[in-house]
Formats: sequence, structure tokens, C-alpha cells
Amino acid sequence: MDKVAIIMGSDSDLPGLKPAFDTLARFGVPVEAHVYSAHRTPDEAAAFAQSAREAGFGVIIAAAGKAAHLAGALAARTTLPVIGVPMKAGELDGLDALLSTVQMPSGIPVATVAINGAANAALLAIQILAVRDADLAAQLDEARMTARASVLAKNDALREQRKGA
Ligand code: RP5
Repeated sequence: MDKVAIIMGSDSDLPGLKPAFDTLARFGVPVEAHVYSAHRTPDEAAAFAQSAREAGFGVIIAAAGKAAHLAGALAARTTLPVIGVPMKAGELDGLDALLSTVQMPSGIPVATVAINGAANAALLAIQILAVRDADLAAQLDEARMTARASVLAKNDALREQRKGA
């Protein structure tokens, strides 16, 4: 199976990325993580992206806060799909990172998830790998069914609670 890379701009992003690590682990997807910054280690970030396909990665998740150029900088150096996670950091609560990550120029796409949307970034990475992996696709179907059952159970509980109200 192709690996997923999780690249973060700082180790201060790590706690917010726990849902991505947990989700990928739940689906048995191999992960390699690095701290590389678009601004503070531009050469290392570029070198990683340039060699990522050959190194066996299928998707790159790139998480950064503030003036978050990491996802775009990696996407500029690879044709692997890059998923950007704008992290809530600093005075603007992630809005700066959201705009910096999502507003890419034509030609270099970054699939941007919500601010601190680490879980969805992982799920999207899994969905990309599942295009060519039937086992992963089946696991995704099962996860959706579990989520559906959980919401319907909450609906039943609510209706029961409000009986006669
Ligand atoms: C970004 O600046 C990082 O991705 C992080 O979200 C934010 C703060 O970094 P540190 O100052 O904590 O290293 O580049």
C-alpha cells in the first residue's frame, strides 16, 4: 500500500494532528511524519516533495499555521495529491492559514480541509488511496455505516426523550 506523508510546519502543530494519525492507524495505512517548514527549511521541504512519489508515498498531508505556505510549496514540487490542513495558531485563529492554504493559483492544486480538519484530511487521503485499493474502500463503507448507525441511534434517543413533550 502507498504511504501517507504528514508534513507539519512545526512540532507545535503535532497535537492538532492527532486525529489524522489516529484515523490513518485505524485504517492500517502506513504513515511517515516530518517537521519541515516552507519558510524555515525550504530546501528540505522541497527535497521531500520532489522524491515523495519515488519513496512510495501516495498522498501528502501538509499542516501549517499562520502564513501557511507549506502545502502549496510541497504541491509545487510534486504531482502527488497534496491535502492542506490550515492549523489554528497565532492571533487570527487559523483564518490566515486557511486563506494561505486554499487560495492557490491555477495549475498547482491543494485540497484544503477545514481549520484543524486533521481527521477529514486523513479520510480524504484514505479515499484517494482507496481508488485503487478495494480493502480500503470496504473499510470506508463500513465506517460510513457505523457513523450512520450512531446518528440514527441518537435520533431514536432524542425522540424517546421528547415523547409527550
Ligand atoms: C507555522 O507557524 C507552523 O506550522 C505553526 O503552526 C506556526 C507556529 O510555529 P512555531 O512558532 O510554534 O514553531 O509555520
